[in-house]
Amino acid sequence: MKVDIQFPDTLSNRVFLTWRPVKATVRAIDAPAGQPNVAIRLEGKSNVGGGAISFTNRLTHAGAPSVDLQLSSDGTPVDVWIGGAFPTASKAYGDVSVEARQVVGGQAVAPLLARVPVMVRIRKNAEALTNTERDLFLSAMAALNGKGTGRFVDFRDMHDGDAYEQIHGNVSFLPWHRAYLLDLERELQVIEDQVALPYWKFDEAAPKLFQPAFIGQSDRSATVQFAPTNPLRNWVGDLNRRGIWRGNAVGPTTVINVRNEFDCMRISEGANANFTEFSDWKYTPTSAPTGLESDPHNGAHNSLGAGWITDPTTSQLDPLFYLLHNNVDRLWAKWQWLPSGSGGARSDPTSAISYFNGPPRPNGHNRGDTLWPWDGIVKAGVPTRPPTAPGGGMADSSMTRAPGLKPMVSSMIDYLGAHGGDPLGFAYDDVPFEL
Ligand SMILES: [Cu+2]
Repeated sequence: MKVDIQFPDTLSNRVFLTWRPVKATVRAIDAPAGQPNVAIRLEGKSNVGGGAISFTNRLTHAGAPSVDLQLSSDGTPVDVWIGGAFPTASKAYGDVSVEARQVVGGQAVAPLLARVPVMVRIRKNAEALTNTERDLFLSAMAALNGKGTGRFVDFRDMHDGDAYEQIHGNVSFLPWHRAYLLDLERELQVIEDQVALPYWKFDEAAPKLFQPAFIGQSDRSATVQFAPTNPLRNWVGDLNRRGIWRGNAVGPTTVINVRNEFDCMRISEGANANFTEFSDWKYTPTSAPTGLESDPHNGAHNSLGAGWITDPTTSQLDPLFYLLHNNVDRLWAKWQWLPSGSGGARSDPTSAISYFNGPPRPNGHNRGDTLWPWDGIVKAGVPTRPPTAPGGGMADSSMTRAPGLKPMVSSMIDYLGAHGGDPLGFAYDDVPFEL
């Protein structure tokens, strides 16, 4: 007898998990005749230092290291939920596997009936990456860039001056950038499927990140220097200027002057906490800039002192930008999880507090609006949209159907799929899935 385990995987035979369990199906193949059911146990088997997984019979954050199932001898599939076990992420593909064995007298017995290597693929602090993880990320970024002529051109064009009103200084700032990072991450995963976008935790020093072997170190002329082995040495942000223009104000020991994570969580807290106050300064009752976009987001951009990254129309040319924004997104994710879990109102796409809840905003900023440029809507059709829509639809994932080719603002809110929707297929190393 064998056991067949199928994940909701549509593009490849490789299985990537986050903290949010996905529904797999399990069935017996060639079960012994004469008995209606076979008892089996699914268990996670981790290599030393590898990821950890958990199992349940229904969607919950409270999974266990193993689950016992009764499989019908006729091969009828049984559902099981399998996810990464927070906070133990993988470092490489296959460092954790799903194993199936028959259960006899309460014990799992030989032989192995199925073994499926998987990866708990999680967005991590750049400081926590192994050198191998770091180098896979850098080579995927360099390949996407293609010395200035790769698919990166679309990402460059999506985040520019024409798009300013759609993406900055307005309520869709966080959802738009979440979609943008997800699209980029999925393109990186087409190149190297073990990659998850790392983040620059900018309220702490980042001694490993600001090195020639990682994101580079700027010299006195604000040109970024890379180690000879760093794939980013061939980066072309803008075809008029090779290399990377970035001020040298942040080095390996620098702690920049931005609102720290603890205080970010307090921007909008308590019974009256709401997304608008947390994210954005324009619609708060106070007149002073108070939201996340202002501080730490703007402060982190400006902390470099000079270069592309200090200007919102060119910041996307610098690979550091994506790690900076990933931390902004993580702060939103963490705020959504606090104080009562991802199942709380802050991550419910329909709740009054999870997004702006006032009078209609320009097209592209309302909950039910589709996001530019993935929706292809341009100025010719809607006056408040940009003149072009570079890049086409949202990239697919092999592990989830969400958010589809044309995501809405609201598609970005419940990224872990805690409110009935599909997850977006990413998670952070310090933000659990919780119902
Ligand atoms: Cu931006």
